[in-house]
Amino acid sequence: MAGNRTFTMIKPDAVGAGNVGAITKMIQEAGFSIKAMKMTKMSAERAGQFYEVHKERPFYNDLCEYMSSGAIVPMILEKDNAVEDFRTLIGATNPKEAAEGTIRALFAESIEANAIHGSDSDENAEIEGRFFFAKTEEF
Ligand code: YYY
Ligand code: MG
Repeated sequence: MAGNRTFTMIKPDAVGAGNVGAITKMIQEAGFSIKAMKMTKMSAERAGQFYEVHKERPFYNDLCEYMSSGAIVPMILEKDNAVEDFRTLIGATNPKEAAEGTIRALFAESIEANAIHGSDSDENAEIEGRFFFAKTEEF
């Protein structure tokens, strides 16, 4: 059975453009409850740890630099079938391929500066949530 929690992070492009409120509203209107949330930043080194799975990919260094270039808003979210439903809400990695009405179609600037992260499995949702929040910070 699919789990009921996922992890997301509003990325520096969307925070910098003033879209935290609009994106958070879309997330809540889609039925997700926010269980933890903060505004913070990552060093390039810490961004590298978060995206370690991509370390052999050609975009890795640019991605780490970009992800540490400004404020981010990580959140833990709850809903039935959270991981899959949230990936549907955010749309494809490349905003040019993201379905109409998805968060990335509406707010992403490029494949790199693509507004928002969504975990790809229940296991990674737990790992990524713990990367930013202590269990005691979660509702
Ligand atoms: O899970 P998702 O964020 O949709 O995509 P991933 O394939 O996990 O890649 C993580 C992150 O890397 C993506 O959100 C933007 C960046 N990226 C990139 O800059 N260029 C690519 N060709 C692929 C991904
Ligand atoms: Mg991914």
